[in-house]
Amino acid sequence: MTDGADDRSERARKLFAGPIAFLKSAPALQHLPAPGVPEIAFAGRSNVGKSSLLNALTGRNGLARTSVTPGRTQELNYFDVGSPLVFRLVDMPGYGFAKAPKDVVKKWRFLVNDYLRGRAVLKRTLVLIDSRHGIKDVDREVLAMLDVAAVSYRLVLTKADKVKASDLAAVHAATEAEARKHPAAHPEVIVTSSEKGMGIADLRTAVLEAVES
Ligand SMILES: Nc1nc2c(ncn2[C@@H]2O[C@H](COP(=O)(O)OP(=O)(O)OP(=O)(O)O)[C@@H](O)[C@H]2O)c(=O)[nH]1
Ligand SMILES: [Mg+2]
Repeated sequence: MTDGADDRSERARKLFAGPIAFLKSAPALQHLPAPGVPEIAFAGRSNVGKSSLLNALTGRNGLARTSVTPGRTQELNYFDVGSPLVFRLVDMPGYGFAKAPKDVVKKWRFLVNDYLRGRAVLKRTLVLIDSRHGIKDVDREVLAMLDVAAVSYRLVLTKADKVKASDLAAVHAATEAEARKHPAAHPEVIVTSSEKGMGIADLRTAVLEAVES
């Protein structure tokens, strides 16, 4: 590792151990905060573990609300990282929840698509993929939209504690192979478990790298 990379992982560790605070919930685009600092968004299917990963990254369990019931997060939830403010994390509502009422699906499409496509301060979107399932067609639709909008994104495997090591290696390889076909995707996939803390330090560094890019 170079000195520069060491320095970044240490700075990322300190930043995520320091002041982090909930800023606001935005139910519609007109409620977004003024675009002053870089933003990093968490996207993915309902129940994939977005809110849990945000909590694991920040080491604060109750920060983002999690739930066993899909569809828990319905707004864009903003979190300020650093004091003075360095960047913002955005926890998004999940997509692809089969039982979601039609109006909820529609709301997601408008809110999230418009946010992802139109937000100049959005530095990177983390697209979370469940390690048990790999990339699904509903994810592919979102990846295609991000490619077209030229939004830089990175795939992150979640719930790695729920699969055997051999299956995890296979889904990791398959997910990376698919990521490499997408122009706006980072070619490397980070494997995480919010439950076990796996991959969390690497993801902190990757977030800071995106913020500083
Ligand atoms: N075993 C295990 N369970 C996890 C992990 N991450 C999340 N979960 C569980 O998965 C469920 C959904 O987690 P959330 O973080 O609420 O998922 P979400 O993607 O924010 O869901 P929505 O807001 O509904 O889109 C909860 O029951 C979590 O406890 C993990 O790394 N390992
Ligand atoms: Mg959530």
